[in-house]
Parts: sequence; structure tokens; C-alpha cells
Amino acid sequence: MDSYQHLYIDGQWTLPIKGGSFASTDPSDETLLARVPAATAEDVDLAVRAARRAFDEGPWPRMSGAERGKVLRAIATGIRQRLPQLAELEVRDNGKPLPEAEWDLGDAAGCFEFYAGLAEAADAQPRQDIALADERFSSWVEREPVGVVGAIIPWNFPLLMAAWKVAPALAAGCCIVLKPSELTSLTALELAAIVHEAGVPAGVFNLVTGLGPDAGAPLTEHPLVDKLAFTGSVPTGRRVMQAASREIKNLSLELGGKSPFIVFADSDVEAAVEWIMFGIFWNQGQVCSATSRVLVQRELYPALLERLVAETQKIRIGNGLEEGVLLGPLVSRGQYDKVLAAIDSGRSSGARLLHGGERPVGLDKGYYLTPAIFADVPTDSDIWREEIFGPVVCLRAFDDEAEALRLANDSPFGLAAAVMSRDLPRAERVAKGLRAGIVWINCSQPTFTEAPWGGYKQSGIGRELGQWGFDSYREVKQVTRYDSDQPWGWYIK
Ligand code: TXE
Repeated sequence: MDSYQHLYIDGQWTLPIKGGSFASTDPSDETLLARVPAATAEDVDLAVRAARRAFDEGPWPRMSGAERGKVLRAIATGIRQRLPQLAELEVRDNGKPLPEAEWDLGDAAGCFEFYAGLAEAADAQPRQDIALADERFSSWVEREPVGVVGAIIPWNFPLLMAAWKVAPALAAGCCIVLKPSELTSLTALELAAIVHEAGVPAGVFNLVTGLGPDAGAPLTEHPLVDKLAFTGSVPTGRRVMQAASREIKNLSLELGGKSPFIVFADSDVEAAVEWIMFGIFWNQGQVCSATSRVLVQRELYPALLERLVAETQKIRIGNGLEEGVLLGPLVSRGQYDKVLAAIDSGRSSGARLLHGGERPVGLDKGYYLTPAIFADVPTDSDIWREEIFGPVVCLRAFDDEAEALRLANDSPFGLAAAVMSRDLPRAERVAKGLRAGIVWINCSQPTFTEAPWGGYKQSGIGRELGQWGFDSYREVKQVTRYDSDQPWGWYIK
């Protein structure tokens, strides 16, 4: 068992004031993996005050982008140097297959490098002139860091979700308090060590590990926090939004999804099946953009179902550290029970369970599940409408484009969607009609640091990644100068 005892506050490793800790479990065998320090409101207060001081008085927001970029690149190097150890730790904490953990960590390092580049580029564009119709004035826009950021992240991509928030926030000149999920805190603790070694000044980055109500809620309620950046469930997102409303904090939310994938009959069935399987089974289906609702044009539906079942049967399930494993355990007992309950409700919904939904033979310990395929899923069933966040795919047939779009858009969520067809004008027309923040054509899931990420409707507010993610940590300041010698003329005529 590993033991982590310290939070990282104001550039120092600090024991939690109340001395508490909590357990982190290895989902592959349900054994104790590590004890993790439990921050409470008192620690969160120290962390936020440190970030506030660093922002108001410290060098970080006043440095050039090039100087900040250099530090961000050192963080990326630190991640790359420790990648094998970090990837193994991520697998032991989260359960995902090792190659996927390696992707995540490479992407996390890439995210720090990308935002280092944007910080450096921002030096060349310190202000943007505005052409006013009234020529007596000059006007321009300056971008400034939002201030102190409270970032709360989930457990499905532990270090990558940290990078998505920490990298753009630091690049913009913000100071941050990060609270990882209590289910997967370990790589965030390692990140704090990397940040420290990279030379981030004290107070600029702070890490408080802890439970949602004990450490997350006080962070959202703290009056000295300027912005909340949250990724997680809709109910918790609602609480975060409520807390933000008291001081009208700047807010970005990345919540769940129930992402549709429309497959037209002219698609290659093999390619369609591979994207569906990747879309819903990678990371055990614990992905906000997972391809959880698949709409297949009726002519292709029987052949696609047959092939999907045949290919799914071949998936190797097991400990994510074993070679060739494609599906590891779900992250926790709570998530396992939630997914099993959803499968039970699917069984009684009128849908046909074609495959899976059970504990695999021979894997008696750990949160393992055979991937589940439901066909003919009623559109008013819970499994069609609610996020399951597990390896459970729901399919149904459609007849024409209009019906496909109507069914796809009939959801309270709007994070991602996908469409597959050889007829590219049709695919692009459908992409336009889909009410989602991310639309994939002839693929599903590939995610790029350069491109915007975020949802419509109840999937969230704001965009992460790319220039959009950078700007979400920057205020827009209008500066307008009166250049005329003439009196303004309100009372001096
Ligand atoms: O989420 P929570 P959970 C969805 C998915 C999953 C469900 C539940 O459907 O099955 O949410 O997962 C912190 N104030 N997603 O329970 O509670 C918590 O400590 C402030 C989709 O893990 O939203 C953790 O750090 N913070 C999602 C973070 O919120 C609080 C990814 C997320 O936990 C808090 C994860 C509070 N009162 C789950 N309570 C996605 N969009 O990718 C908890 N937290």
C-alpha cells in the first residue's frame, strides 16, 4: 500500500489540519491501494488564500507569456519523464488498460506544451484594437487572467482532466486550487510534485485531495475564488452552479452526455462496428462523450447487430496491466452498482439484451463487467435517456434522415454526436442539424487539444481546450481613450 500524507498548499507539502485520510481502492481486486489525505474546509481556506496572495501580489500573473510557457514546458517534461510510473499508477487507481493510460499521459503532457505555446504567442498580441465608429476615441481590448480558479475534476481521466484545467489556467496567469476525485487522487498528487520541481512559484498551484462535500463544496463556496471550473455529474454541477451564483463567480461546467451515433445504410459495416465499440467500450464506457445511443438505418441494422455482437465477444476483459486487455474493471463499487442497476432496468424496459451485462466468468473480485449490447431500446426508457457511464450500448433502427435527427436530438444532453455515411454532403448536413458541441463524421471519440470541447443543453457551459479553453481563463478588458481636444459637451458648450 502506498501512503500519501500531504496536501500541496502554498508551495509546501502540508498535513491536513484535521489529520484525516481516506482509502483509495484498486478496482481490479478491491484491495486498499493507498491512503490519501482528506482536506476539509480549513485546508481549502488555506489553499485559496495562498492562491489569492499569489495572484494579487506574486510574480505569476505579471510574468510574460514566454516565462510562464517555460515553466509549463518543464511540467510537460516532468510528466513525460515519469510516464511509465504515472501510467501504471493511473491503471491501479482507475482500472483502465495500460495503453489507454499511456495515451492519457502523453495527451496531458501535450496539453501543457500546447498552452505553453498559446502563452508565448499571447506576448505578441498584448492588445487588440477596436475600430470605433466615433473617431474621437481609440479603443482596444486587453486580455487578463480571471484570477483564482477552483477546479474540481472527475475520476475517468484523472491526470488528463487535471491537465485540461491546470494548463490553460496557468498559461493565462491564473492561480489555481485543484480538487481531484476522491476515487483517483494519486496521479494528481504526483502532478503536484512535478509542478513543484518545474519551478511554479508558491501559491500558484495548490492541491487539496478530499471528499466532495468536505473539500469540493468549500472550494465552490469560497468568496476569494473568482472562477469555478468543474467536470462531473449533472447533480453536482447544479450544486456548483448554485454556489457560484452567490458571488456571481465565473463558471465553466462539463457535465454528462448521452451521445448519439447515426449510421446510414451506405456505411461500411466493419468500420461502423469498430467506431461503435471504441466509442462505448474504451475506458470501460466511462467517458462523457461515449457513443451510448446508436441509431442504425433499418437496411443495415440486422447485419450491424450481428457483427457488433460477434466482435464484442472477442474483447479481452481483465486487469488493465495485463497485455491485450481491452476492458478493465469499472472505477469503483458505486459506479459498478450504478451500471448494474441500469442494466437491470434495461432488461425490464422491453429492450433486447443481445450480449453481456454480467460479471465475467473467472473474475470473482474486482468491478468487472461483460460489455452489454441492448437492441430495439424504447426511446422513453431510462437506459436510452440517462447517462449510464459504463460499457453499455443502446441501439435502435431508423428509416430516414429526418427521423434519425429527431431521435438523436431528443435528449436533455448535447455534448457529442457522430454520423457515418459515404455520402459526405448528407453527413455534413446531418452534422449541422445535430444539437451538440462536438460532432464526429465517420469516426467517434478522437479528441484534440487544439479543438474546442464542451456541450449544449445540460451537458454544460463554456468550452475547454484550444484557444477557447485559454480564453475561458482570461477576462476581456475594454480600454477606451478620448483623443479629441474638444470638450465632451455634456455641460460645457
Ligand atoms: O460524480 P460527481 P461521481 C457522471 C457519471 C457518473 C456520475 C457520478 O454519470 O456515473 O456522474 O459520478 C466532486 N461540491 N460523471 O459521483 O459527484 C467529487 O469529489 C463540490 C460524468 O463521481 O459529479 C469529484 O471530484 N464538488 C463526468 C467531482 O465532484 C463535489 C465524469 C465529480 O464527482 C461535490 C464523472 C460537491 N457537493 C462522472 N460533490 C463527465 N462529465 O465526464 C462531489 N464533488
